[in-house]
Amino acid sequence: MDEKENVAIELFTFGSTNGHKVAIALEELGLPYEVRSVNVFAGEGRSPEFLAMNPAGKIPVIRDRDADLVLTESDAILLYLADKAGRLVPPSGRERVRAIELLFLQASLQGPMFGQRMHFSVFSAETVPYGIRRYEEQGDIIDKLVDHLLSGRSYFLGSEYSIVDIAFYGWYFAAKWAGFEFDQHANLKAWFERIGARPAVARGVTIPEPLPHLPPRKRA
Ligand SMILES: N[C@@H](CCC(=O)N[C@@H](CS)C(=O)NCC(=O)O)C(=O)O
Repeated sequence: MDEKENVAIELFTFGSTNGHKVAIALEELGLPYEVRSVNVFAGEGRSPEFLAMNPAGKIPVIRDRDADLVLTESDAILLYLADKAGRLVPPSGRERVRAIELLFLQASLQGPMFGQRMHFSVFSAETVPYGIRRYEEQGDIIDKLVDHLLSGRSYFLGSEYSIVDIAFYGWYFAAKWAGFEFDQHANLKAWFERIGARPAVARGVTIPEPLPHLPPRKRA
């Protein structure tokens, strides 16, 4: 991307789930940013320059030149950006605590379990029936939980769209892309369609490129 004067935020990312979450948030919030594509799947996350920003070698990372800040971890980045823009997260009180609770749930449960499910059911060169079964079961448990959390509400926080929706959408978008079905859960299905219909979301899942074409799912 072209260098632009006065664009403070650089987004180091790739066409993958956690990167798309941050691209969606930046598109929603209208914060000017520049994309730096880092192909972590081809080893670009292991360069000394990148490891100096994120020793874990993973995207997404943002650098906010105004704040002299480098930040990793997609949900921490979502919270930072929402606070910076003053939108898409409750500023204080009980609702903010609830938002943080749900971001932790996404980062500690949905992300890792859906990630392992994708690994064993899609990416693994070896067919490992136990791994496939275990993470498909975990995925089903999470789908039921999310359906319950969305019961009687349009968004995770109730009537207000927030970064919690963006956080959960990233992995649901990838799950659908890989052929995992969750349409039997009416609240989850309706929420997924509601979020996917947002123009900023549709743009975000293509920045810097869409998810790759995936091989067919393995069965246990
Ligand atoms: N917990 C991290 C996970 C980041 C992550 O796993 N990123 C993936 C792409 S979605 C990655 O960089 N993978 C490359 C690698 O692990 O080498 C977050 O939420 O940002």
